[in-house]
Amino acid sequence: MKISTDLKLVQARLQSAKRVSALTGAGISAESGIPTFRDKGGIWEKFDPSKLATPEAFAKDPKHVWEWYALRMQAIREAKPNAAHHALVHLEKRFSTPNSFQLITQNIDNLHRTAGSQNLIELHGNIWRTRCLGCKVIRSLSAVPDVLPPYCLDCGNLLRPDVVWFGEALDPQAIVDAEAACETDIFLVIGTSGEVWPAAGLAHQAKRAGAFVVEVNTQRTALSEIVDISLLGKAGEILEKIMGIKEEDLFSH
Ligand code: BV8
Ligand code: ZN
Repeated sequence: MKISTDLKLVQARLQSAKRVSALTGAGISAESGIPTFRDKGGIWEKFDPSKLATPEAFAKDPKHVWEWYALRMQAIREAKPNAAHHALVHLEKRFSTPNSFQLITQNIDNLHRTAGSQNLIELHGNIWRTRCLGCKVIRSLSAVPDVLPPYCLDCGNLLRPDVVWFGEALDPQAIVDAEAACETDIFLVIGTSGEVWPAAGLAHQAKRAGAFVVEVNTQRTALSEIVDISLLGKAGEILEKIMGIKEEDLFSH
């Protein structure tokens, strides 16, 4: 079966690799029950993030934007990291020498951190943080704010989710660190449609830098023609197989 030869090839590459980086998207959280952006039943079907995840939408109706984030926070609060998140924690432990492993995520759901990933770059921020429009203070949230939209206790200004909206620049340091992670032996691209930039550009950059680029996705994507290998299937199953981890060992790391 084709996948097994490709799988063996990726396993062999992992054996000889000194450095591994991984870029994840909403698809890695799908098996945790979090809707993706563009799949059927994805959050774009009911709400259009390109209209909601923007500074203009927030300026026009902060309450409505916060209600959308509150819905997602509810779903994320109940969600647990899945086999794919845990497989990446195992991978990080296997590549434990400094600068040998870097995880880059587009997701704001915090599930990589909950699973135990340490070397993590959150390109698009984190749904459990707020930022004050006035005094810029960043605070952590453990639940949906009681009042929507929430206001800053220090200066009384509006609080926004500490995430990157469409049309907003990513944190420059996050970009520097993510680009440094493209200098690697293997670049895994897991559960992303490769539609959102500059995140998608990292796969291209890794490829140009000579990395062996492996896509893990349930379907072909905008990145499929540039990757070296596309492993089609669910991220949890594929990563378990690549890593050769038995199901019972997955959640203990
Ligand atoms: C910027 C946080 C400039 C908020 C998000 C035209 C061409 C190129 C670029 C642009 C363009 N027009 C506009 C742009 C720029 C724009 C962009 O890329 N737009 C796209 C839509 C065309 N980018 C920006 O605006 C970025 N900023 O460019 O700034 C700038 C510079 C200087 C000064 C000022 C400005 C900011 C982009 C960040 C937007 N914020 N999220 C929030 O979440 O609420 S993006 C959002 O999409 C999420 O982060 C999400 O992760 C991300 C990408 O989506 P995916 O993760 O890939 O999810 P998707 O549903 O698409 O795909 C899921 C995949 O999983 C699928 O392939 C599916 O097959 C697979 N899958 C499903 N189940 C499984 C699975 N795979 C494996 N296993 C499974 N079980
Ligand atoms: Zn404030």
